[in-house]
Amino acid sequence: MIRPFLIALAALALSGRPITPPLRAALPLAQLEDYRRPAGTRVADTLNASFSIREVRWRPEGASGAELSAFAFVEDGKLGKVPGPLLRAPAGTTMRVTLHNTLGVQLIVFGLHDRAAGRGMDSVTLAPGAHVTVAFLASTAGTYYYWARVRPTVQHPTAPVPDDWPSGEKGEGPLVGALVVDAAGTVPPRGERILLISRWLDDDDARVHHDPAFRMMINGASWPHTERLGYTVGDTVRWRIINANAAAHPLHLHGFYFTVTARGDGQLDTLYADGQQRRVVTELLPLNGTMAMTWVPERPGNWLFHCHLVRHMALVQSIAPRIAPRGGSDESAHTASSVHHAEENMAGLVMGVQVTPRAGATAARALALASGRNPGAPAVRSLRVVATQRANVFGSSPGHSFVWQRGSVAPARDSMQFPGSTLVLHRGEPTAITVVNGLSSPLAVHWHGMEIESWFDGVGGWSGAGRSVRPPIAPGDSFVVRLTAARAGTFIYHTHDEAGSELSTGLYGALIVEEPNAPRDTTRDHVIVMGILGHAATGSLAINGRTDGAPLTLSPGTHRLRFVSIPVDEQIRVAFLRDSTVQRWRSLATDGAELPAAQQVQSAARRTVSAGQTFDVEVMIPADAPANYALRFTTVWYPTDVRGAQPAPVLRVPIVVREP
Ligand SMILES: [Cu+2]
Repeated sequence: MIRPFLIALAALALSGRPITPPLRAALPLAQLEDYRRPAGTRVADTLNASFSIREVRWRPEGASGAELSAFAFVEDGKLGKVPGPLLRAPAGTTMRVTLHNTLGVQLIVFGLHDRAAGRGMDSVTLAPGAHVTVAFLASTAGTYYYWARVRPTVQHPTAPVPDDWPSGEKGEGPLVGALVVDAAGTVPPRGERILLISRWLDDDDARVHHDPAFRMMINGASWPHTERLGYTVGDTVRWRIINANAAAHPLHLHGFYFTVTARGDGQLDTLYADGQQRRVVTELLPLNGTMAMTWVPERPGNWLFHCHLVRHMALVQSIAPRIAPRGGSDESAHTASSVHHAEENMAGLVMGVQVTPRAGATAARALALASGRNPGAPAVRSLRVVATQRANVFGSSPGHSFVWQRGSVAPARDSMQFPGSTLVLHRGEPTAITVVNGLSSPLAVHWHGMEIESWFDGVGGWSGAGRSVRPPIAPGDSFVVRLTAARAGTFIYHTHDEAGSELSTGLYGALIVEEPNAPRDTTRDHVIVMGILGHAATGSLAINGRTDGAPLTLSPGTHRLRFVSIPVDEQIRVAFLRDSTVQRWRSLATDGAELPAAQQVQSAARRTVSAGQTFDVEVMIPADAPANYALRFTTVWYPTDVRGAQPAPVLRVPIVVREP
């Protein structure tokens, strides 16, 4: 029930053996960089900064946590920090950066150059001991970064850490810093935060020389030691995200939509005009990508912003052994029903966001709703969903599913259906969903994309407010989730137990919100759930629970297709074809939110998504002549080494055209 590499890691963890060689005590201890203050001093239109590249040690898992060592940019006269210092100034500033290579090897520094359109990348080579001053005009507003490498022969046009790089990364993942250019004549928006994702690998240590051994970090830290960001209801939250890392991350915000206002690749940053901005709950940030995002917390409580790849947020990301064995031989021992569930079961790319109510007459009620003391409006509709488990469904491993109980008879505790039942709610209708945990392990269910109270958000040991947090649902127990869907659209519900095996063995389903008194015409409106069935590392893409490309029947005319993407660690390239030619479709909605009219446009019918994304499109099947229509799903495995050099699997779902 647990993937081989997890077993290996767990064995390593339980042995208590440190995964890193002892560090030289002489290395200076660096702190975590929170990117609140820029480096250097500004004199007129020039920013002067002076950095040394040094080897440091730092603690991504808190002051008493494990130490890692890496090379880092350290601002002269300041404490060392990981990642490197922030270079920030308004457009039109000349950045004048003096670099000192204190390492005994040659260095190449990238990214310290202007980003004016059409300008290429520059690099500067530093011999051991060299001092070099780089001066460049920062002409173009945007979110960028700079980095350095010690292996001069390796080609890496944009990637700080290429995925196909077999070695040479040791200590270099954190050798990166943020570079932000504000619009000319402006100052940084108050409270804006910069989150830089980097990774670390000791490739001299055979035990961790495997992709899952990469340790992913945000501003140098790993959950639960990432910074807790605090806001008040109604604040405008502004984040810049820098993915200085050779893996793509579907970044998901719980409870609220966010607006993507800019996207870049480290070289070119594109600020979206109002009409191009997208409201999403998950943004797939490509490797080396950057984005600017803004959102407004509307409900108090504890929320998460995290990478939705299980591999980047599960215990495999922890650096030091974290969990004392609780007895028992399976991994359920690691998921004890406790308020520490979230801290113990996640690691890596997870940020905690804590929202307090705005002072005033409604504050007490808002807090009571967030912490479960006030369950909210009385339900006018009740659903019952049973999480089921059956032995030996995937080889010797159990399968899991969510079964919507219709009528008074509970489904058998071992009934299986893939994917889980599509739940249908009605916009604006207060609803109670009783979740029955028929599993042998604790269960937390996340209502992905729903604008819900924190208490019901489904992160065991985290959802709630203040000291009132929800533990996961114990085996055999049940929990009543109260929610009122704010909008009609396409959403997801799935296990938030972070081991990964429950998700890939069936604990996911679509959640459709209909307009009140306007049931969908299911001959014209279709849900297409894309998930994994089997073990995460060996499972296959299943479309509506089928791995064999079972056909979809459509009548001539227009149809709404609701794609629900809930794989484990994969990306899925979706295309709508006639023969092998990509057709066109019209985009209608993303992550459950209807697109503004200006974005409901025809485009080539293909899209790449990862875990935790939905999109609705309209396709047209002409009545003219028989034709070979199909949906094509290409699975992009991550990491590639798990599947070796296998080509990306393609699943073709034929569309049978039939008159109604
Ligand atoms: Cu990720």
